[in-house]
Amino acid sequence: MAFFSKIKESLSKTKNSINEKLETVINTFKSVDEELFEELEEVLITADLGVNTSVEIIDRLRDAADEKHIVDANKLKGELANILEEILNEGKSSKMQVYGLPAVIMVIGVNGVGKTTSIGKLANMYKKQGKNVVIAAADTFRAAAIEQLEVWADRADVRIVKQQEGSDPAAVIYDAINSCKGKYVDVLLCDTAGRLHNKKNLMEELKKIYKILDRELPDSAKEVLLVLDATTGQNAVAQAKEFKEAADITGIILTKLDGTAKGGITFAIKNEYDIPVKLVGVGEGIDDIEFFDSHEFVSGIIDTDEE
Ligand SMILES: Nc1nc2c(ncn2[C@@H]2O[C@H](COP(=O)(O)OP(=O)(O)O)[C@@H](O)[C@H]2O)c(=O)[nH]1
Ligand SMILES: [Mg+2]
Repeated sequence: MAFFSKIKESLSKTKNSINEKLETVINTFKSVDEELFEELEEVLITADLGVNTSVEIIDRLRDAADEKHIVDANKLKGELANILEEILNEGKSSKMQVYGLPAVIMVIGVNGVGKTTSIGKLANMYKKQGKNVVIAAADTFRAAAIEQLEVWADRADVRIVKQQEGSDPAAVIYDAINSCKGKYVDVLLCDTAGRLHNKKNLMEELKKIYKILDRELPDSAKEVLLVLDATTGQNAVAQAKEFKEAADITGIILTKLDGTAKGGITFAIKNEYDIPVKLVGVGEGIDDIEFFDSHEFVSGIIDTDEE
């Protein structure tokens, strides 16, 4: 498969939900008027962009149409694509910060969203780039979680630091950091348990982990990535809000994009909470992870004349 095509392919369901509807609306109206803008807003809302974000996007589209004296409805699609890209490019950057010896990448999120799988994929990706990678098994909640991560570490051929089930997650991370000292480890990947149902507990546990990371690795980049399952749509948006209140999140890994038409939540989360998607999961395989790119993402959803 060609480079870049995986993300486009995984967006095909989302594209069906947005692009086709936009075309239908635009072809029915032909000329640019208020009723058309209202219909377009409806398309965005039904495509999971959220009410606030959809209203804002259509406001901007109205302004752009005014400013550029657009009278042909067909021209609106290109304008809309520009605005969608603008939304993704505003505020916090989607670029991963990976520097230091080692750089730290930690995943958090509720059960089943794809944290462990994403760690496995990232381990493989950085290893393939020639980096020295270590995984910390800080989801100590169940023995099966540690075993699952071991399978991924084997597949990616990287070292894993673990303790037994039930041990303190912060202690596992402390151990892992120590095991990296003097060994030129480039990336330390930390898996964690998904326990949002006790927000206070989660917050305290994360604080403890942050404290250790800051103290032991003051010069390292630290990515705290919230993993969200795109198939859960508005539920994922709600998780973004809750986790943002509880923890310092630096970005999102949006998983299971391949199985859903709900990729539109990316815009809602960016626009309402300024949390950038940094990586997307596009399948269950070890290579099925991609860095987020706003232009690629939008052009995977909307067909414009440029292509
Ligand atoms: N289709 C698809 N499935 C995924 C993706 N990421 C994870 N999964 C699946 O989601 C399920 C839960 O993943 P897991 O990593 O155990 O979630 P965790 O509980 O957050 O650690 C597994 O069956 C994975 O194969 C993805 O990008 N696409
Ligand atoms: Mg897990």
